[in-house]
Amino acid sequence: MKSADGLTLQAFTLEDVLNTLPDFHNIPGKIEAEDYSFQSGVELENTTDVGGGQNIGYLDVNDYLDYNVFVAVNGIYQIEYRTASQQAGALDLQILDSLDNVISTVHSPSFSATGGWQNWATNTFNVQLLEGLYKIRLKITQAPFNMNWMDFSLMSNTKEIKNDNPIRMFPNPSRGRLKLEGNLDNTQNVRIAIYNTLGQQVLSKTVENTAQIQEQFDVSHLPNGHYIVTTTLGNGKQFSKQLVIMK
Ligand SMILES: [Ca+2]
Ligand SMILES: [Ca+2]
Repeated sequence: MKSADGLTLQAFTLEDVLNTLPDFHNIPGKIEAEDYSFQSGVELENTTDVGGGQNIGYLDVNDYLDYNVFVAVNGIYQIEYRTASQQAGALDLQILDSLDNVISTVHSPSFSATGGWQNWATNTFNVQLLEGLYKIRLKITQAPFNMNWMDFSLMSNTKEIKNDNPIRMFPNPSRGRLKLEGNLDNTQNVRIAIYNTLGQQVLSKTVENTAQIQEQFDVSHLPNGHYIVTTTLGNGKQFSKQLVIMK
């Protein structure tokens, strides 16, 4: 291989890039607004709020920010949004699928004016969240306002949100092999897919016309880390479980 000036270049090799940032945010937990994985139309500025750091600003309607989250348990969560603004603001908190399609809107909080761009106030709401590893989006619906952070705390475990996944997955964490087993109500096609925290599908298999799942996967080629395993049944029901690969 030669470069434009005629020097011979070394062949490229693909190497793992070490990322020092966590690839997801734990819920319950506090998420700094500036720690998004992707944003559109947003700028950062230093904040004079308690604790310092940065806040997001220059928000306009339809600007958005995405965050990868791992929700530890089904439950009712209190969300505190730390905002400052000259006028009222609002957003939709959305849940995205692996292709960034909006699956649902968790809630649509609005925030009162605080009298200044660095006059900070905490706005508190309760929402229901399902456990799992997925992406949330803050979609701005009324602007401008500034946000410093959001803090999720677990109010109660909600047993009503049943996890009726008929398929067991083990061992988890996995050292390189993974088994899925379970009995279904009737014969159907079952699709099993594994996604990484970027939402990219890294493995999939469809088992046709079966009432019993007994599958073994070799996941030893996947890098250590967090994944989500999605099982889609013939009736469209989908179950997601977090998988940790640790070799
Ligand atoms: Ca903007
Ligand atoms: Ca912040």
